[in-house]
Order: sequence, then C-alpha cells, then structure tokens
Amino acid sequence: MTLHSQNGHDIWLQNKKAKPVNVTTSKQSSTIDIAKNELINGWQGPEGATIALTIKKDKSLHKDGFKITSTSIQANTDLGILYGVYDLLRRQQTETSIKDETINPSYDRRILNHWDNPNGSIERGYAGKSLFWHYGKDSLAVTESDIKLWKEYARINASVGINGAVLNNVNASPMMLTQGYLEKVKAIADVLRPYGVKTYISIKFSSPSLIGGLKTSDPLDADVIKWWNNKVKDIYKLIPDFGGFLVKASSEGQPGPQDYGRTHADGANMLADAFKPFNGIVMWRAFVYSANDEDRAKQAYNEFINLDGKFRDNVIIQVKNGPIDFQPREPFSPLFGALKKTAIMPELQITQEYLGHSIHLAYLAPMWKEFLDSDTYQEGKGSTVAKTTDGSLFDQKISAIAGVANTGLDNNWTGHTFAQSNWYAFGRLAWNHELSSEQIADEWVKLTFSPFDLSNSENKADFSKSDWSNNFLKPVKQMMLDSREAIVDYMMPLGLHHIFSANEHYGPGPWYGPARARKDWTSLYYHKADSLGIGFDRTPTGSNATIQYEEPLRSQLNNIETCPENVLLWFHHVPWDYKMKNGKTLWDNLAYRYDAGVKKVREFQKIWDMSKPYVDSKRFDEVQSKLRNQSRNAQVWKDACLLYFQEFSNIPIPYDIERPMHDLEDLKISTMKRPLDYK
Ligand code: GCV
Repeated sequence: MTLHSQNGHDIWLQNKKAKPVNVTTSKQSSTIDIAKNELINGWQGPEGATIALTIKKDKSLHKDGFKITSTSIQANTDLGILYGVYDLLRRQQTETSIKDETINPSYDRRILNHWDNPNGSIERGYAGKSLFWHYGKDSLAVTESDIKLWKEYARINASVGINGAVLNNVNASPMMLTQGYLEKVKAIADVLRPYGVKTYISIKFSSPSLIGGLKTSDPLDADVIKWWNNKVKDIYKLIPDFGGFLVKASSEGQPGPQDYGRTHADGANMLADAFKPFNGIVMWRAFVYSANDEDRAKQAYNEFINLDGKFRDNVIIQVKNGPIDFQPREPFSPLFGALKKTAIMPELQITQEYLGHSIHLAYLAPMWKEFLDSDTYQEGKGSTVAKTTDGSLFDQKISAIAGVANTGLDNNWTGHTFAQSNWYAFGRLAWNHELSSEQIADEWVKLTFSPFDLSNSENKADFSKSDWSNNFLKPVKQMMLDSREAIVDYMMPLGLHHIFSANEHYGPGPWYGPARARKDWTSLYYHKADSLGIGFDRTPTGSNATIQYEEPLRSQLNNIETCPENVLLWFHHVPWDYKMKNGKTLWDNLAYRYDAGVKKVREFQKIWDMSKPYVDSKRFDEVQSKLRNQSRNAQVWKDACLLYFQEFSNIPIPYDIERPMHDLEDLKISTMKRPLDYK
C-alpha cells in the first residue's frame, strides 16, 4: 500500500472508507444533522446496521453526557448526541469494545484559550498566524476560506468534547469590544455553534476609559458599571449564547481593579453582574505577581486567599497548574488546595512555550495527569486537584478547565505533528480526567497514523496489523510517554525552573541576569546557585512558600529527606555534595539527569527512523528533521547548564558520561536572543 503523503491537516480525523449504515433520529437540528452525517461518513461497524440517536431526559446524564451502546446513543441534549457519535466512531476506529455505558463529562466547560492578537500574530504561538484574526485593512472581512477553516476547527474540537474558545489574547486589545470586532466574533460564533463550541473573549479592564470615553475604569464607578452593562447587553444582541469574558487584570502590567484601589473581587463581580441576566460567566485569572520582595511562587495565593467566598457564583478563578508559569515541572499551585468557597479552574498550556516550542516532541498528558492527580489534602487524603476543581468536593455552580491553544494557520494546525496529540489529550482529559496518558496516546496514534481501513477486510498494506502494532504503535507510544520527562531532564531536572535565556523561553540561560532586569525575570532568582549549592529554599528557613500547602504535604515538602526528588530544588537550597536516595551526590545526579535527557532524545531518533515504513514520507521527514534539531538543542541545554553550574560546584562532570561539546562562552552569546537552530 502506498502511504499517501499527508500534510497533517486531517489530524486525528482521517478519512476512512465508510460502510453503509442507517441512522434514525428523534429530532432534527443542525447539530443532530452533523452527528448523523459523521456516522454516515465514518461508519466502520457492521454493514447495514441501524443506529438510533435519541433525545430523552435522563437523570443519570449530566449536561452533555450520553448513553452509548453499539447501536444507539441517547442524551439530554443535541450535543450529547454529537459527543456520543464521536465516541462511537473513535471506539470503532481504535477497535475498543463498545459496551452499554453512561458517560458524563468531568468538567462542564472545556475551553481553549487562544492568545491571538488582532494583527494575526499569536503570543507564544509556534504554528503560524491566527485562525481568526488577519493582518491588513480587510482584517475584519469574513471569507469563504475562513468559514471552511473555522468549521474544520469546530469539528476537531467537538470530536474530543471541547466546547468553548476564547478567541483573543489575555493581553487583550480594547479593540475587541468595538463593533467591527464584535461582529466578527458573531461570524465566528455562527460557524462554531452547531458543533457546540461557545465563544468567549478576553477583555482589557481599562476599556471604559480607552474606548468608552470615560474618565476612569474604576469598577465601583456608576458610569463604568453602566458602560459594561450596556456592552454586555450589546454583545448578547449579536451572540445570544455568548460564553463570557476571560480577564487578565492587575497582572504583568495589564490594568485592573488594583489601579483604583479595588480588589480582584470588586472587578470580577462588577463584570459578573453585567452577565447575570444572560447566564454568562467571568473567568478571572490568578496569574498575578509583582516585582516586590515576596517569592513570586507565593504571590497569587496571598492575593486571593482573603477573597475566598467574596466572588459571585458566575465568577470562576482561572489558575495555572503551577505557582510560577507553565514550567516543564512544577508542583501544583497551592490555590488548588486553598479556595473552598470559590469556583476555581485549572489553566493548562497546550502550546509549548517552555517545552521546546513546535520543535521538541513533547506529549503533555503525563504532565497534566501528574497535576490533576496531585493530592492537595484539602479535605483530607484523596483531595486531588481533579476533585477540588471538578465540583465533586465542593458545590460549585460552574466547573471548567482551560488549555492555552497551540493552533495556527500551519497546514497541520500545530506546527509539529506530535503537538496535535496535545490538543487531542487536552480535550480527552477535560472530558474525562480519569483517562490514562497511555490510553490517550494509544487512541491518538491509532487515529492519526493507522493506515488500515477497517471497512475493508482485504489488507492492502505491505505489513500486517501485528507488524504495525509491534513496530510502530508500541515504540511510538512509548516515545510519547517518555518525551516530557526527557525534556525535564535535559532542561530543568530535580525541580530547577525558569532558567531560560531571555524572553524567548526556548534555549538555556542559567546565567541570565542583566543588572537592570526585574529580578524575578532572571534565571539567577530561580536557581540561586552558589559555592554551597543550588535551589530555592521555600521552607520556613527560606521564603516559607510551603506554608501555603496543607498538611501532611507541607511537612513532607519541608523535610529535605522526604521532599520528592523531582521537585527538590524547587523547595530546597541543596549542598552540591548532598547524598541523594541513590547514594550519589546532588552534583552527580544533576549531571546524570542532563545526560539521560540527551540520550533519550537520541533514542527517540532511532525509534522514529525505524518507523519509516509505517508513516507517509511528508510526516516522517518533518518529525525526523525536528528530532534532529531537538537532539542538537538538548545537547546545548546539557552543556550550558552543566558548564555554568560547574563554575559554582567546582566538581568534575562524572567521567562516565559524554563530555560537553560546546564552550560556555559561545553558548552565552548564541542562546541569549534567538534559539539555536530555530527552524
Ligand atoms: C499571555 C507568561 C507568558 C506570557 C503570557 C503570560 C500570561 O508570562 O510568557 O506570554 O501572556 O504568561 O499567561 O498571561
């Protein structure tokens, strides 16, 4: 069989030849029509089967949940039917058993956050320009090809249960609230609606003064309140099912209520009141920190803890998974174990800002699972982040989860073919946070790469299914599962964090610390290497950030002997000669981890090269070339960090590992601004 060259645009929704099927429906709507057509175009079950799609009220179903059998889908809502259909087709294509099951979503709102700017650029985007906003004088025009693309985008989202999209950057332009932009939001919403993807926008808090002609944007000012009420009313006239606002306020230079001496609650509640009549929501971000002397990791908790219980019930606080900023490994943000009377939603980052952009192969489900499964001990043992956020531990009106999107106009949507797996994994985990990373990877590889047409019993491939499973599926899946840990190893092992060069967040820069830069934007602030050791002491002898965690976790973290080694340097300043669990010193462990990370990527190259017979040439070449680049970059990371930290440790790099290949002085120059070998 010739494996057709693929530009990756079809993602995990590869077209397979469908068998005939009859579909009966108890209702007609644009969503049900989509569901019906998906079955007709993708049916891989018994030829001529009849499938019943039935809307019927059922108390065991929550929101858009569904009941599934091999011949029927029942739901309370049209969207429940659509999700059921995608589930049925996925099971057929991945040859997973279909038993009678009731399936409900973990989170009600499963939302992508697009950091897209009105000029078409994307903050931290590595897959081309924006799908929604184009640069130029016709930027607000809506073309046929826009509509086609948005429809494909909506379908992809619906296929994994994503039901919301924030269409613009959290560093928001006030323009987004002007008529022309709102009309474009309406045009996008009209295309996304049948697929169940609700639209939201990010707003700039100072919009009343910037575009409304008001003297202030103080949230308690009567004219400001009126301005927002009218604005929200106008939006609902255009988009009756509009989702709400996402707000980055009093954060990283963005305006907010604190500019007027008000609190986050004052700001969020003012907007929430405007949304009340329309059932809209406000997602208020807790990504706040300023250049004061307090440990950055403590600041969000300190700002929000006293506001617990002060927010309206249509406000939800959106919190990044870790207390700093989407690092390759962070402990969970203590807010997840602290807010008891306020709805709180996790913000994950699908785009690989800190994990090698769209060059490094990083499958992120293991990182997100590690976070969701972390025990906060908030209500005793077993109070995982998943449970403190999905509404099962606390009664909350809204439950939600967000992922910062990795999409763009690149043909394959995400830049790296394997980055598609993260879009997929975000949707699957948002729908069901109990799925394992392994299962999600298994599904994704089968859906994305399997050349077998299940509707056709004749096997036209040059290889058998078992060849494919043993020589492709299995090793590629393992590569995915190992990929995030490999990145942690060659970038920031043992709890190191934020040691990137400058603002690119790509190459290494452990030395980065220009005299005039804000301290908390330098690497030196985070690793604190000196002649004695390395790491940030966040125990009571240091910043005491551990106080923000519940017991017994707090004591476990405070004690250097019981602190998990994978976050050791996050919580402790550790002597270079400290003996770790394997009997080796901290310095040696650091060196071995950097080396292991590099070796892992070299192994990934072998796995991928051996998979050549099973992948079309286009996708094969793309991934092969990116892995080569990743290998070179991993080596740079290892050399940069080991040579730099060695200036403090003064200990040789263990002689049984490969020697550095670069000189530190060269690396300092070349990685400061642009990532090395960036393609
Ligand atoms: C959208 C980090 C990123 C910024 C991002 C910010 C945020 O600081 O580097 O690009 O801004 O987080 O999440 O608001």
